[in-house]
Amino acid sequence: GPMAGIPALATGKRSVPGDYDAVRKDISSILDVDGYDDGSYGPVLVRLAWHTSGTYDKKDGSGGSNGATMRFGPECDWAANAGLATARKLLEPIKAAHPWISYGDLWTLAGAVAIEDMGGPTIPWRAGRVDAPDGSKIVPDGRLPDATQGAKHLRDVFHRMGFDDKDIVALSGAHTLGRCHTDRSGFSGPWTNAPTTFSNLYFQELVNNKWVPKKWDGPLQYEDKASKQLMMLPSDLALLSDRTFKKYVYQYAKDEEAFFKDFAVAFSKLLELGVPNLPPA
Ligand code: DDH
Repeated sequence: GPMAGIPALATGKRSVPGDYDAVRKDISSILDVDGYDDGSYGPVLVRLAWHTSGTYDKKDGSGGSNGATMRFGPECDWAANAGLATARKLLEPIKAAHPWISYGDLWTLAGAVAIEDMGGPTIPWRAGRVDAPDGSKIVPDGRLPDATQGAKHLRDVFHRMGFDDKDIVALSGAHTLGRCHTDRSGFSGPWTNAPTTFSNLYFQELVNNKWVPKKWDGPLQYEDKASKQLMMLPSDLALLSDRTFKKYVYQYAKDEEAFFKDFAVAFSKLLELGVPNLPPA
């Protein structure tokens, strides 16, 4: 795989239990690396935090980041989680240096730190996830969103987690980061020309380009007509096909501050779905 060398940790030493700042420092120290994608592990760490959390169902409280069950089969082998072993492996030296932190806390903290270090808003984050043993009951596959689908599917998936339409658009702005990999999802390319900087560029690209189907052997995705360097998934373009979604897309394209504010609240909520007994905010 495309795993570049794992850089040395900043602190490089064991911390006392509860020293989350030491963990944050070590996470920050491993983000930037030449030779992996666009030079940062940040985007794939954000995706790990999202996929460990996005299995939640508010109806019965199942799923979510508590338990960190993606360490085990079958969850680690779900098609939606292809490529996330890279992110999990990357965090192992940090787990070794700070063995008192749970995987659930580590994975979600890594996503929050990555967003902050890539220039995004402060993500309110609280500790408290407890790892579940292998063999624990897990949720069925299929709860994470399917990129080939449209607005109804987005609502089904995100309303199930307890999010509203505005949250759906705000959270989708995470696609300002990173890229698609043919050997992971089958899709290809980045959404923006600055995939290691957290910004509202995703929304600007959505509204400012003409998006046409990419001519290739792979699954249906769209490319910007002018440069053909940027991509959108069918599920991304669904945000323009629905009046309510579209209103927020245009708002966030114009107003980065509003996007940052709404994203921070929604992403923080995402990371805490289904986590019991969190300390007061
Ligand atoms: Fe996503 N995402 N995502 N995504 N996502 C992919 C990559 C990244 C969907 C599909 C894909 C969110 C929502 C959706 C990130 C964060 C978030 C890829 C490519 C696909 C496919 C994977 C690969 O090939 O490596 C779909 C569908 C949805 C949806 O319907 C809403 C959300 C809510 C987030 C979030 O973090 C809040 C990030 C970051 C990446 C880039 C990963 C990387 O390695 O780079």
